[in-house]
Amino acid sequence: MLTKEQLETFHRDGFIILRAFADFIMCDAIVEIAKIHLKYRIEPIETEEGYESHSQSYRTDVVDYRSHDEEENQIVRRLRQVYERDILFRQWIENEKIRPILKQILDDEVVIVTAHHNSIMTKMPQRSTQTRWHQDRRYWRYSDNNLVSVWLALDDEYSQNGVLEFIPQSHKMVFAPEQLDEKSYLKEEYLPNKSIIDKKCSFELHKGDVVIFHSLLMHRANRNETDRPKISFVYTVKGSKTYALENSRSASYPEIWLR
Ligand SMILES: O=C(O)CCC(=O)C(=O)O
Repeated sequence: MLTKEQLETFHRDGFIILRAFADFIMCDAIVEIAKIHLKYRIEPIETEEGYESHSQSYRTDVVDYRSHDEEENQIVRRLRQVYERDILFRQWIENEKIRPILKQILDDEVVIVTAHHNSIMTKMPQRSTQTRWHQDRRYWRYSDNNLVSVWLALDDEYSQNGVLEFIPQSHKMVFAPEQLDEKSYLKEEYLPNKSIIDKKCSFELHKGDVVIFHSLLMHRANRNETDRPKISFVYTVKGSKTYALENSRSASYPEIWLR
């Protein structure tokens, strides 16, 4: 369980880091399996080019995540739908150690959302791209904002290989349309955004560290400038009272109630 102070920190800043939370042997095993799926490009995958080129409406509405129309030599950015891919992935998502913490944060029963962030995220050496400032929730269609993502570092993550950066408290900010570009990324060159971006922070992560962050928290990441792939695991959960809006992509994938 989180202490009262930790819970307050999460609600104030929109994220919390749980150091050395996951078992190292499990982290290594997840990486080994992920590498096989990456090597054989087991669908559904998203490529770097797909990530960059797809429009906001595609990313909001797509329900077929396969990358079949994209070139074979493109770089994989993420393995999607990991809940169904391997029992080990599923075990991490369903592990009971984190459940009371998620329940505390959501103040509700915990439900896994497989429509979003059900992924092994990669940053491949040199050929990956940066991720600009964004809120994950912008493409998700739910009755309210009670969704958080659980990021697991499977190895060291730091600025040069693209560790997540956050703008603390941005999950409570209201952004005007002119602060965002056509894909709802925060405009970096727009003067009123500069003081917001100046508040950014990031923390080096190590194998087994977990970051839980709010679905409205602004975050970004560098490209990977090192010569080693960075591989991480991310999944999203919501409170049971939060429901996906009918006929949306959010409603098109199974949800798993963690009782
Ligand atoms: O690893 C990254 O580049 C950031 C991933 C991310 O923020 C996202 O996909 O929402």
